[in-house]
Amino acid sequence: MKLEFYYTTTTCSLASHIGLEETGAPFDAHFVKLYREAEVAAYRRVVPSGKVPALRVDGKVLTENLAILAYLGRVFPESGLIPADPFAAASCLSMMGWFASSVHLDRRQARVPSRFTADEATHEALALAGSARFLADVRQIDLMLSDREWLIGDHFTAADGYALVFWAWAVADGQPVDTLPNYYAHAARVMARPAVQRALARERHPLLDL
Ligand SMILES: N[C@@H](CCC(=O)N[C@@H](CS)C(=O)NCC(=O)O)C(=O)O
Repeated sequence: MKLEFYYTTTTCSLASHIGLEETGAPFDAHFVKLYREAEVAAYRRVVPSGKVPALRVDGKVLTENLAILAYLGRVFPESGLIPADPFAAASCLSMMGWFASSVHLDRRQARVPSRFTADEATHEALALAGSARFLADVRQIDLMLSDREWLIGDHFTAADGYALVFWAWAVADGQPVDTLPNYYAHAARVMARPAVQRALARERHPLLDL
């Protein structure tokens, strides 16, 4: 099986990048410079949405963190990315569905309000509202972690790697992360994993400089 992975550093593709490294499977990694128009045009010929992450499996393209991680969990069950127990597996997908559909979009609204409306007069208010909602999201993740080490069950799953994306964004945005002790400890646990270190090192991720 030939695996080709497309990512951009500091973006949400870190979730799938961590998942891939956790499988231990060999893969080719391609850094897509989303800020270079010509590069994105070439990338769109491979991945029509032009978004990261994308995983090519024997030439066939899969997009969306949730789908990529669900796929990897199924093909590499020993990775534990998706729990074997059906209810725990569904809880893991549920958590990642919330990440993709709400937490990610709240942060996008905070950072790129122009994606929501062209009306510049509303951008500042939209950004402020998005930032407040993103803070509420990371507070909710912190609360979830108040009585457990991992988001689902007793072991690392794909959801834990995905959560590191939002931790990194909260840090980068200057959100009051010192008020999130459980999330802080979780991020440290996730980052202590050799697979996560490999993904962060390949990305030259700023979390490594903290
Ligand atoms: N729901 C998608 C989101 C993918 C996405 O929006 N990726 C961003 C980076 S965080 C991207 O490629 N942005 C470039 C663009 O929108 O053109 C997922 O979870 O994979």
